[in-house]
Amino acid sequence: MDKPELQRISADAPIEEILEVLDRDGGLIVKGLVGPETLQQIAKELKPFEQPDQEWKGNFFPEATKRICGAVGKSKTLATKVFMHPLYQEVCNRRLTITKKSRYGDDIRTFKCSPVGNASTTFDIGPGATAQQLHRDDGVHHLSHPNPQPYMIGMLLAETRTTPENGATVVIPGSHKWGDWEDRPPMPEETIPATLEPGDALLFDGAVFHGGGTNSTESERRKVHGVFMIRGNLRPEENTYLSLPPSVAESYPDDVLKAYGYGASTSGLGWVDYKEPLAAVLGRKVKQPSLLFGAVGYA
Ligand SMILES: O=C(O)CCC(=O)C(=O)O
Ligand SMILES: [Fe+2]
Repeated sequence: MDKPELQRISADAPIEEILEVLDRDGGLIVKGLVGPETLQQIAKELKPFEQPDQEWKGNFFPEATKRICGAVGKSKTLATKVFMHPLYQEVCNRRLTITKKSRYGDDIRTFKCSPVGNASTTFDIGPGATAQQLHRDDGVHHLSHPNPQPYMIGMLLAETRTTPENGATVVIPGSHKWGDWEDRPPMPEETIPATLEPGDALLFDGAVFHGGGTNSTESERRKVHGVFMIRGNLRPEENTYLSLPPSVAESYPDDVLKAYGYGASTSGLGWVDYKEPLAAVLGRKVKQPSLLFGAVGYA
């Protein structure tokens, strides 16, 4: 049987067409999402945040890969032109919004919960990098699979060309419908590279298996900007990070802070710069390392 392809759809296509393919395949390529001026502006704004080449200590990101975390907070152009791109927002609103009734005494109230930003990271794969482990991004949220509707929708916008040679993201179309970990492993032979021109984007369900590819070139770097949204109920009721901000947290003990939101789960949920928040934000030596990202900050 022929391998399924990743559909390529113009950013001008009707939203229904994009949603239909996303539902069916779990991922698709959007052609021409933004133009070169936008890409240049984002690159300029993110330049001061580029990491030096350094070895990654965890097991999730291969050597020779670099990241800029919290990218929406570092590039206003990424925030306004990519994260808030009408196509991306419409797709997220249509698939992640929750509308639900709740009883309050005799009243039946209908509440609406819009999607919320989950993360934004620039992924830069340098020459010599090996492929990332195939994974589901929503695995970080400890979700079970399959789910009738996505919990997370991600979009990777290409700043550079992405090719099978320079580490284009690889995807297993249809794998968003697979069962949970006991079902079957994702296999490299099943993947399709998301070949992109600058300004194209890979749009995908957080349940689809994918990963950064191998960069077998001598000197090409492959760079994509990732934005991610999740269902809006995957958060605490009170905005605990604002009610107990880092300036106040400085004088609080680790156990309070971990229990009140400044702790990551062992999948990495809650990270800051892919590190334990207490280590990344407050410089504490924390005892619980994230199993996914490595023992960063471990005492
Ligand atoms: O770099 C890429 O192409 C994808 C990275 C990724 O999927 C991740 O880190 O979750
Ligand atoms: Fe991923």
